[in-house]
Amino acid sequence: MTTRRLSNSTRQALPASAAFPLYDRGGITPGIVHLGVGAFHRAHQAAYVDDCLAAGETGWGIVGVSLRSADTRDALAPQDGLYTLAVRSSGGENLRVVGSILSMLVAPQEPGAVLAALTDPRTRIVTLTITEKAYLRAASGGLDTTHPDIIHDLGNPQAPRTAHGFLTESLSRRRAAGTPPFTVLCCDNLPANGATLHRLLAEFATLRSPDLARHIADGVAFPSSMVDRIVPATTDADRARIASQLGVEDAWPVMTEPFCQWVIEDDFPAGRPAWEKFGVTMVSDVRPSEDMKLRLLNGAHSAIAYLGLLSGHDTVDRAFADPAIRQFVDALWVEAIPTLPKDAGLDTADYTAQLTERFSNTALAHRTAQIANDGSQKLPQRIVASTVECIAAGALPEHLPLVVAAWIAACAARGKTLPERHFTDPLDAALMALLGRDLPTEETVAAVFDLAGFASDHAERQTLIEFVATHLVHLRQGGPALALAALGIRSE
Ligand code: CS2
Repeated sequence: MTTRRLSNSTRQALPASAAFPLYDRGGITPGIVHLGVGAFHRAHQAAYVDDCLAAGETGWGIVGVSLRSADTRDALAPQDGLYTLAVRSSGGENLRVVGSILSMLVAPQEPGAVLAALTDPRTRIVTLTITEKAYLRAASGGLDTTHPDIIHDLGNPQAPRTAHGFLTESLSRRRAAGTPPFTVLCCDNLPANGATLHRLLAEFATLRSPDLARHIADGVAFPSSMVDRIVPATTDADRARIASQLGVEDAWPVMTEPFCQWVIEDDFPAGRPAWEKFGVTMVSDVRPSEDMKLRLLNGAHSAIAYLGLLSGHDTVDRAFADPAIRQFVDALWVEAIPTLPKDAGLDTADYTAQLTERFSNTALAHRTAQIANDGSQKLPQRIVASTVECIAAGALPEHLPLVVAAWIAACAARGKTLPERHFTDPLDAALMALLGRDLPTEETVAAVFDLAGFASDHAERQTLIEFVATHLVHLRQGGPALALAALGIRSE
């Protein structure tokens, strides 16, 4: 028997327990183009926009763009862009069907249509969740001008592949047509994400024309934002469960937790939805909340992922229930908290108490391997920055550097105690070649730092390398148990 698909027309079939957009979707016009329409976007920004649309702000529908794969479009197009958001906790699961994504485009198949959507005068905001690695930064932090996709996009402005190419070309076309620029709202876990993208885009545009670079540098707003919601990858078991609850099939429901946070710098010359009415915090400077999130949530997440993987834990909740890992995370927070701004009113005690509850959510089954991906792109802002600042302030951070060592050890464990492609990293080819050489531990660590650009230009680099190397020796000799025991943390 074929089950019917979730769509505008099967709305009547949904059980009363599932929330459904009550607004007229036909009356919504597009106002936002989102680049990177993956599960995170659908659990976060699209849900906030859904609330705005339901409240009558009808000009802010979303055109979702995938920069690489057609999977999301193929799953959602037959569903009129509708999908289920399953909010899971030990208390149960709440289902909500989200209607804010009006249409979807797959950039490699139709770059012209993506440029047309970006150039449409109704598009006033472009949001991005393209993951850390898609910003194409070199180890030095600047734009990786040797990347094949950057080279391609400079030579083919009409059919770009990268976010850089799409944004620059559409901003150039809007300018030529006399259409005001859209606001670029970065929603990736990068420090000063708006400013970082602004800088990279200006660098890219310089390679096209100094005039365009000036326009982007001076005439386009790039507010920074901090986004937060844990979104484990959807499994087939999730699909089957949601279908049986809804009575219709949803090819790609999104799993998430009850917690949701968005803090945005309020700089939208082309207008914006009244997000503050729907739980978004509008601020003049996002940096304090962003540092707190990157260093306490994401830093702990990476610690749990790598130590968890090395200890045989598949999910965050199981790793976090391991008393030794739990103690380690508490100690990591003690080291990282003093690096956060003191006068910004951050309540770190409340924040870490909430994190403790969130990481313990057994209903999420958030896989450690999912978080382990792309460590070379994540650790600089999650772990390295706070460690360097601790050392510079005269403290001796013993715990933070273990996360870097655990990342190196987990990378090396792939194909041995972990499945070969259990997680991946854009630097894998060079990283694995390096880890395959039989170098002394400190030399290995220094070479990894060079490759990934960790702490380059920082006087603290050598001290940090020595800390990491000491931990790596312990991990290699006796696994996480020995490395943690050396810190006075013993498994019970
Ligand atoms: C996680 C994040 O996969 C990861 O690296 O640390 O995706 C994390 O779940 C989100 O940032 C939470 O907002």
